[in-house]
Amino acid sequence: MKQDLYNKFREDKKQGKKCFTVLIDPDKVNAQSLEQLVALSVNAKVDYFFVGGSLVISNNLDECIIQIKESCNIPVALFPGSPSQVSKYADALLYLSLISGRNAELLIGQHVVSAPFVKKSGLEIIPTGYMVIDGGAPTTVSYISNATPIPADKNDIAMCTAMAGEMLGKKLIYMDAGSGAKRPITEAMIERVATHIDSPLIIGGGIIDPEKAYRNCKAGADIIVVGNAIEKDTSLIKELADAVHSTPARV
Ligand code: 1GP
Repeated sequence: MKQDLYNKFREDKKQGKKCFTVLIDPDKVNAQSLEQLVALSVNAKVDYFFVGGSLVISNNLDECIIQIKESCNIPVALFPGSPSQVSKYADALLYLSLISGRNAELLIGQHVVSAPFVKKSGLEIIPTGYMVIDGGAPTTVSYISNATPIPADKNDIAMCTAMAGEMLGKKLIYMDAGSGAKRPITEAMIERVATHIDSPLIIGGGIIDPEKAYRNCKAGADIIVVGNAIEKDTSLIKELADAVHSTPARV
């Protein structure tokens, strides 16, 4: 059954519940590894799966999502790197607009081209302001997007970008240092952004340990996304989920 994800994000934020998301790149899993990943995620009480990647080379997006949906109730949102990454089997689509860049194609161009087909998918479409933050090394997302990331220490630029995105109607703000970033987004930047927006704030890129996930949540992140580190060591799923869920609600 499809789940209403945006309302779930809002409700969790209202109650101060921090959520943990496992990012699955369909290129990096097969049926067997996915089965194990899902079992570990259910056991760890993972809140969401995001599925997608900057490049999806293989053609198994549908199969990957069908397998997840058949084996658990964890909601699945598409995190597409390109308009071709749409699958009607997911619960929702993070409809990303790269608001930190000045590449018109990724702000609106690709959306125009794919609009009829995205609408026809019947997915819950969640307008998402996507912000790439410099993670200390060129990542796939920064290369593919051909857009300069926000410098890691320019907290005010990040804050103003997120505020503008929200006022333009983006319902989620996703700040990403890029998959495998050397330096994840600083808590100072997360805090600056979080205190100036009402929308749920998603943070990802280069998070490799539970302590950092916890500190990000304390700084104001609502949803923590980890992909790369889990691909290397699946035992991190439980540690990361526990750290995120142990964050006290902000007063
Ligand atoms: C990348 O935010 C995600 O778009 C997750 O990054 O793979 O480094 O965890 P990692």
